[in-house]
Amino acid sequence: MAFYYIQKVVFLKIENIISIMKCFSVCPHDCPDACALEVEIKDNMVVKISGNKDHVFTQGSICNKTYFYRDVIYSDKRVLYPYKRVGKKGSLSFERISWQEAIKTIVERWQNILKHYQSDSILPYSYAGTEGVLNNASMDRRFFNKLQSAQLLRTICSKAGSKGFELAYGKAIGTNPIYTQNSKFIIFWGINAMVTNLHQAIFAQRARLNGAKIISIDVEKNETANFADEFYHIMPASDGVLALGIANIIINENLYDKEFIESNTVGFDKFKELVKKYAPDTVSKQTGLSKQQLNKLAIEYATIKPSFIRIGNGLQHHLNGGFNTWAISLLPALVGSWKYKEGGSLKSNSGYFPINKTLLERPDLLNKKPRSINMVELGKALTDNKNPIKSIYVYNSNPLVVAPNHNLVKKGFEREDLFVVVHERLWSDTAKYADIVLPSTTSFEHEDLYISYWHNVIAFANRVIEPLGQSKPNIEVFSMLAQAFGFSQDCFKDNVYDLADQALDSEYFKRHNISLNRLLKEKFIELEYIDFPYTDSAYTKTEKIQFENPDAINLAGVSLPHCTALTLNYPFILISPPNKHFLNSTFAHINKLKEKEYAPYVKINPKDAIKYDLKDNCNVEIFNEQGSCILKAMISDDVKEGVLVARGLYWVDDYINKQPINTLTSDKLSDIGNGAVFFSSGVNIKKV
Ligand SMILES: Nc1nc2c(c(=O)[nH]1)N[C@H]1C(S)=C(S)[C@@H](COP(=O)(O)OP(=O)(O)OC[C@H]3O[C@@H](n4cnc5c(=O)[nH]c(N)nc54)[C@H](O)[C@@H]3O)O[C@H]1N2
Ligand SMILES: Nc1nc2c(c(=O)[nH]1)N[C@H]1C(S)=C(S)[C@@H](COP(=O)(O)OP(=O)(O)OC[C@H]3O[C@@H](n4cnc5c(=O)[nH]c(N)nc54)[C@H](O)[C@@H]3O)O[C@H]1N2
Ligand SMILES: [Mo]
Repeated sequence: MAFYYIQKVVFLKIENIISIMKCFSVCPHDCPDACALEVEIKDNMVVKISGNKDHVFTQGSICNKTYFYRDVIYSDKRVLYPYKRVGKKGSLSFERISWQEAIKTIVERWQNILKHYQSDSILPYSYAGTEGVLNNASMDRRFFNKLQSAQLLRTICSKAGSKGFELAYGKAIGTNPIYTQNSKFIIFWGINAMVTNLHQAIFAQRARLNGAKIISIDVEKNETANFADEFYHIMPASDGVLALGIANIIINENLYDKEFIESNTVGFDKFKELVKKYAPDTVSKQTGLSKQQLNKLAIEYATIKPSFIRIGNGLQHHLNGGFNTWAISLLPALVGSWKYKEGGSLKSNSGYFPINKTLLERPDLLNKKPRSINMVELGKALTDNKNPIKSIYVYNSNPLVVAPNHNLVKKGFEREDLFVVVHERLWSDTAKYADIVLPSTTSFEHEDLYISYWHNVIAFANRVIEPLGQSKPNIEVFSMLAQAFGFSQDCFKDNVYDLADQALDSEYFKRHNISLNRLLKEKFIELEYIDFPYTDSAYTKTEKIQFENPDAINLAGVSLPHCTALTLNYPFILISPPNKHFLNSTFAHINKLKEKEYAPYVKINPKDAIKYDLKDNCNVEIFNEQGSCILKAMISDDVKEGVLVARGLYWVDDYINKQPINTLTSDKLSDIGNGAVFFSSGVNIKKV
């Protein structure tokens, strides 16, 4: 009997080994790291997800969230079939329909709208649910261009900062992260890298073992602040002032790199004049840092070489976010740290990938100039009676949770006359407001091309399992819609491989012999890095790094980064950055991850807690003219007086009063780039 049992176990083990397939994939979520994955499949089921060890940058380690990706794919909240709404909007009363009926309904409703309204009363709404190049932006753009729908300005993430960096350098190209393992002074500025860019934190740790010093500049004493050797706890949105204050000290101490400035930059004399206004006294008051701290930071930054600044998104989600980023990004030029391949700075490296967007998106299909809607102002757009949006098609995004001014967005989605289509993987808070819900594949069920905004590896991942239920990828759905509309151009017949070929149809990829065929064989290819991106020329009009840039006059009325600290007429400023275990609102339905995050809470300084009679763990109401949100109080020195930090985007039902954090966030636009200013939100508080 025992022998039989042992034999059976051995046999089962062998059978298991034989039937488990290891496949290559890439994490599709909106994160700088774009990790290469190894996925184990048995009987068309994903049984295990781990990191692919051969990837130069992600090296086989993945974050806790990605381990839980199976809980997205096999969630009981997964949308598996098309549905139509049969009850009240937002109520989750839906009836299953066929794909044929779903497409027919959409086409009929849109054709009816087109009879009575302009074509730009139909609005596409998407962001980065998948970072896959093709399912993110290709057939969808073709379709909406041909339809002459409204154009969406995709500004929710990093527009202010990208514009700020561009004013100095012209393009989103920075340091090769691999070299930062040998930097000697690393500043994490407004980035919680331990949470949001894990592999950069790993590289920094290696640099520390090689003798580097790590700095964090943030408004919350968070994971990265604790990881750093020194933490500079500053007042929100005072970063530009701090950067110019650092420049002031460096110039006064004669520690700037005259030679580098002379050969590689323009506008330094005017910049030098400007920074005179940012003397330590003023800067100390506005940033909340002492003069000693300012001095130490400036001197160390200028003298410990090579120094590297990782510029985050936190500091640019502010009304003055563009100028903050411009000012910070000039510091490496001031001290000449671009002369070292381990120096410089990195805001985004997305500029490395010469994807042929014109071929993918076909802007030539637009024959008029439809109106543009800024996605940050979605609530306003949906409640504007003068020029109404009559239909919205949401994919790759969850606006009922992620967009600012939630109650206005919700009011829009509640409109009975707004025809709402949501293409989703899950029954998200947005799907609940749809008239038609379409089931989306997850990245493991479709093919795509992947790039990164941190490293320079391009990859192609085939599907590793067949689509669940009747789910379909974005590309296929837009081809079906184009066909149903009778759009006859050949480009609507392209499949995902055709699209991948077109994406790679650029002079650069040809010169480097990078093709889909090669990617299918090799899975991923590292592009050529520019070791010294700014020592010969920059990507600006002058081909120099611009301390002064006349283009800023059109954007903001001045040609230099005149930074000012922020004043909001409220007792508190609310900062709501991402937490560790969710990726924006993705993964936030998974109980095991929610447990790791405690609950929707708000950090409050102990002095403020006394003032408002708040105890740890009590309920506190945070409110402004847009609404109110009840959170658990966490009394902590991690935040300064007058600053509140509420981490994470939970699904609406997880908030005590069913009002998500974005109820309170501002839908105003940044100084330059018309970007989101989530963190420049003024609020009041009271004990519940
Ligand atoms: N785990 C996890 N990783 C993520 C995400 C996620 O949701 N979860 N989201 C992904 C996405 S879409 C993005 S854009 C990135 C964002 O990742 P990051 O670039 O790290 O940006 P944030 O997390 O928004 O903010 C970073 C830090 O800025 C701080 N901050 C806020 N205001 C200021 C300020 O005025 N000055 C300074 N110095 N600091 C300030 C916040 O407290 C926060 O600690 O992360 C990506 N990675
Ligand atoms: N308060 C506050 N709000 C914020 C932020 C913050 O820090 N604080 N961060 C902001 C930032 S930086 C960003 S980038 C945005 C992110 O906003 P979103 O891009 O909306 O991010 P997610 O919440 O991840 O929602 C993506 C949705 O796309 C779906 N999806 C995934 N893959 C596919 C696919 O292949 N096809 C289709 N059709 N759907 C798919 C997912 O299921 C998910 O529901 O949020 C912003 N909102
Ligand atoms: Mo983002």
